[in-house]
Amino acid sequence: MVLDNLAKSLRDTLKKITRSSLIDEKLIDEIVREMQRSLLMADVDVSLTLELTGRVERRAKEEPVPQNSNPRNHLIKIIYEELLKILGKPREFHIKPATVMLVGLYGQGKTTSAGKLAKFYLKHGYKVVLIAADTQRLGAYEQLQQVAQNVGADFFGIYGEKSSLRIVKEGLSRHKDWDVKIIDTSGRNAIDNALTKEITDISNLANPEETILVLDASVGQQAGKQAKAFHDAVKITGVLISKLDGTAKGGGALSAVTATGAPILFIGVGEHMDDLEYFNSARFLSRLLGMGDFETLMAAAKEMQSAFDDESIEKMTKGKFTLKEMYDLWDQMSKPGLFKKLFDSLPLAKMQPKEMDDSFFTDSEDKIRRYKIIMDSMSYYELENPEEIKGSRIDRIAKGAGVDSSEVKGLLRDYKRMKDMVKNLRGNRKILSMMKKQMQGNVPENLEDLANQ
Ligand SMILES: Nc1nc2c(ncn2[C@@H]2O[C@H](COP(=O)(O)OP(=O)(O)O)[C@@H](O)[C@H]2O)c(=O)[nH]1
Ligand SMILES: [Mg+2]
Repeated sequence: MVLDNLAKSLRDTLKKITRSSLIDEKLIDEIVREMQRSLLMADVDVSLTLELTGRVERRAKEEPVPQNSNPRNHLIKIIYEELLKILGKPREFHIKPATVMLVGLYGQGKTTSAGKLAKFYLKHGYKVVLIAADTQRLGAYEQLQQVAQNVGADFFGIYGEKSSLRIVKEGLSRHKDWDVKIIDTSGRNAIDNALTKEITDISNLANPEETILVLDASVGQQAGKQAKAFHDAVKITGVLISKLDGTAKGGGALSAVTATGAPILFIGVGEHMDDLEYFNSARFLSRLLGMGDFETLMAAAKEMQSAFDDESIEKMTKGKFTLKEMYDLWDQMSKPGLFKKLFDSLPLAKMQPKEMDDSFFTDSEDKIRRYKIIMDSMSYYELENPEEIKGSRIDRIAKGAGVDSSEVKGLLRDYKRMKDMVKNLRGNRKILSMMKKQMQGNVPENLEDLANQ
């Protein structure tokens, strides 16, 4: 995954939020500091970072939490929205017949990207020709020819020809019937007059629908300066950020380009011809933040909400707590994994003793399943009056459930323990109100819903 470190640290920050029992100023300050660290490490410009986190802090502290949300979700929503701002609004790229010109400095990934784009168009059933207009670099002709062969596109070049303009003129006139013509142009070490003149001349001649600037993500914030300079020289319609795989500086490149107002159209995420992706800022951010994980968490919260709705809590804490109540509670909680998810995301997690590791939860789930089988062979009277279950009743139940009587005894022991716990809970209104608070507020289906709340 691209921007691994940034992704990990932002996810940790979100996790911290979802696991906090209280969203207070102290937590917000902590979150803001964490975000600053993560963004700076990903090479995002200092003032951009401070602006962003300043907005997060202000909004988190000042904005009232909407009725249909809760402080936790509201904070996550603010973070999501502010991060999205620095990734910019995507420009939708339409796949249709076009002349596409690629520009950029040496080694940025123009030729490779030309092949990737060709493959993109080919997949849509278009007839594609790659035109080799790089007359500067040694071996540029062969490289593009090779790339074209790789992806199955047609190739045009004039070996040894020094005038890129002549190549383009010839190439376009010979391929009038091709849907897509992709022009791979020369780079330079820096934007100079020669490069500016060369690409302006080609642009005037070819009149391309798309002029795409290819920028290597590893140049980081410098990408912004390059984007601006190229835009001044020849009107670019969008940017392709290459090599976003394996560079920690990607955050700098993405945010700096966005800051210039140039839309990012594609990202290159590897050396292979398939390693090209449309850039959609919302989708990119969701993936970065682990929207999948987030959805899981939200789904778990929803399930918890029903397992711990007011009625269940009332039932649990008021009146008699019999085996029947325990059965109902376990019935709701016996969905696979729910136990663990529940403990992970509840504020109670902080009180979670060390021995409650993963095996505790899987063991618990397994145990609940077995206990439910045992309870299924109890009579209604026994479920309501567990203290009456003794002697021959135990043997009868064990036989009915196909278990050893020691397991029935174990169940009764656990029931007594749980009953005591519930008794304690009754006396501890603080935990109870914390649990209730935790369960209140709408749980959104996913991040986008959350953002729309
Ligand atoms: N890892 C990775 N390497 C890339 C990507 N795009 C291009 N490259 C590599 O970058 C180097 C320069 O690419 P090239 O297309 O020749 O750059 P050009 O001089 O702008 O035409 C080559 O070794 C490519 O394989 C990418 O998205 N990811
Ligand atoms: Mg090249």
